[in-house]
Amino acid sequence: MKFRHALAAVAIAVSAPTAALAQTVLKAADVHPPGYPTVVAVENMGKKLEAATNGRLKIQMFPGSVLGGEKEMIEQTQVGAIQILRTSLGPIGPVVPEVNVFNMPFVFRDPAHMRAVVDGPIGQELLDKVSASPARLIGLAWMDGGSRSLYTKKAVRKPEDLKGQKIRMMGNPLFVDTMNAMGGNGISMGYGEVFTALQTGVIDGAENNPPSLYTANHFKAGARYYTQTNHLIIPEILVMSKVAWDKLSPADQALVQKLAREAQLEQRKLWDAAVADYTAKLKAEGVEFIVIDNKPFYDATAPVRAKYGAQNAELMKRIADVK
Ligand code: GTR
Repeated sequence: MKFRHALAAVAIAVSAPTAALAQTVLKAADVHPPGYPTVVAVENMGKKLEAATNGRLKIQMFPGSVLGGEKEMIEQTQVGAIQILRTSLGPIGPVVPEVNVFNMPFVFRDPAHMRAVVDGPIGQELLDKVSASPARLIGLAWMDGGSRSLYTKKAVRKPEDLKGQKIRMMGNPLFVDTMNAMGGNGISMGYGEVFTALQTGVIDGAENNPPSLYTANHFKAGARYYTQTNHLIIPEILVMSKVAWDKLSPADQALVQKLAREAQLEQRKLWDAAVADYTAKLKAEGVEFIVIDNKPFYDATAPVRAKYGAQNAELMKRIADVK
């Protein structure tokens, strides 16, 4: 009897570390709250990964900026502390300058044009540029962030109305230049600081898509006017830390890549529903949607496209040629 117990104990001692070693939990992060399209798509990707590997590979999602702001999370992903990150491409620009071609104002005609570009060879080329750069990030897939418009405390209809207004932009000098060209004063700031900055008057407005405006509650901090400038159509990107990627077998890398592409398509469906849903919710909360002709904003930002597009003229032409 005693002998059998001893044997069982040995068996446990041997199998426990093996089992622990065999399971890899990939930490995924997002600034958005649970239920947001990007968060749900990555969680579902995790469920498929777990099923396909019999639990050997798992994704654990950390939503709502619990692991830091986007800039900090990018840094953590670069060093391997976060393994999978869904981020706007905006703050990736300072780390991988080649992606800035997608971050330029009015580079895409509309969200459908952006989708056609990221789904085609140009989208793959940019993911490859991220992976090949010294940033230690692997570009897995694109997600949809719709189009970004201005939200302010005072109504804006034309570039002159932005005079003297401090508008929060994402952390990338390209965006500060964009806002300055649009007529306002661009202030670079993390997403998590926008609510308080609006409340305390540090800024007069910001810009984003309807799902972000609603879920981050910025309309409750005084930004009641939503002017349809549609000046930035920035794709979101799903990246993996190269540290984590290099530890995967080629077969697992291919599986992660395949599931990331599926997440790209799933997120898109969730996104379309979220835009409709949150637009209705914002209107119900009394946010005024101001429809304008955005040509004056397009014209005003021509110098920004000239400055940042100069080294990418051919690529910009190829983007424009995508139907
Ligand atoms: C959202 C985007 C986030 C974050 C945020 C911001 O639209 O999904 O990744 O970049 O904008 O403005 O900081």
